[in-house]
Amino acid sequence: MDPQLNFFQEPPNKTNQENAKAILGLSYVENYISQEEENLFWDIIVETPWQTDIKRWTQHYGFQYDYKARKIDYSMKIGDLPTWSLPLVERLVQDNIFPSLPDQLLINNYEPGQGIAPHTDCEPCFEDTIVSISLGSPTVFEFQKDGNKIPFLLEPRSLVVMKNECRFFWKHGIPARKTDKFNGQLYKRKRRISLTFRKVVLPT
Ligand SMILES: O=C(O)CCC(=O)C(=O)O
Repeated sequence: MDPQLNFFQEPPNKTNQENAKAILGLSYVENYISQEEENLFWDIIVETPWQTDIKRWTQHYGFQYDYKARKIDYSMKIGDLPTWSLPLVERLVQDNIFPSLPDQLLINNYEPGQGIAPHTDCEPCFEDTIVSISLGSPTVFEFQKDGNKIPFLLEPRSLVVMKNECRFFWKHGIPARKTDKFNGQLYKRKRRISLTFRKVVLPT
């Protein structure tokens, strides 16, 4: 290619693994769950009733989360994690991703054009480790801190772990749009469902 033409092209994004090195406490694993698990979880989740009180639909297990109050106490306990998720949460502990079994699962449903505002997860409500597993459409996550914005491609079946600086000091969010561009490639969004596992800190 004519090197002068190259001047007009956007610089390529870094890969997820390169970006993960730039944010302390961020790690990413491709294909953490199998295709069979993705299909199984998807089929069960889409048939389960959704909470529709915020723009994107959600399902809450373990503890209900109050988005406005940003607090959790024992009165918000709503039961156990669903049985279909138990082999997965045990694997998260065996693989040293969680130090002990997570007790909250939040399922988010994103239709094309929907996102989640940049945020850090409630600091006093949850322990250090936050894990998100993606089903369905690839989507670009954005990490932000001090004017720095780092895009990160969340692929189906992948796992992203946010601990440490990533969990407490970097915001993460998903821009509300229908198409993502990452490393020069366009990704037309389809339906995405994410499983966010956390361990609740109860007030003493
Ligand atoms: O959809 C995701 O992967 C992340 C969800 C999230 O950040 C949240 O529910 O707080």
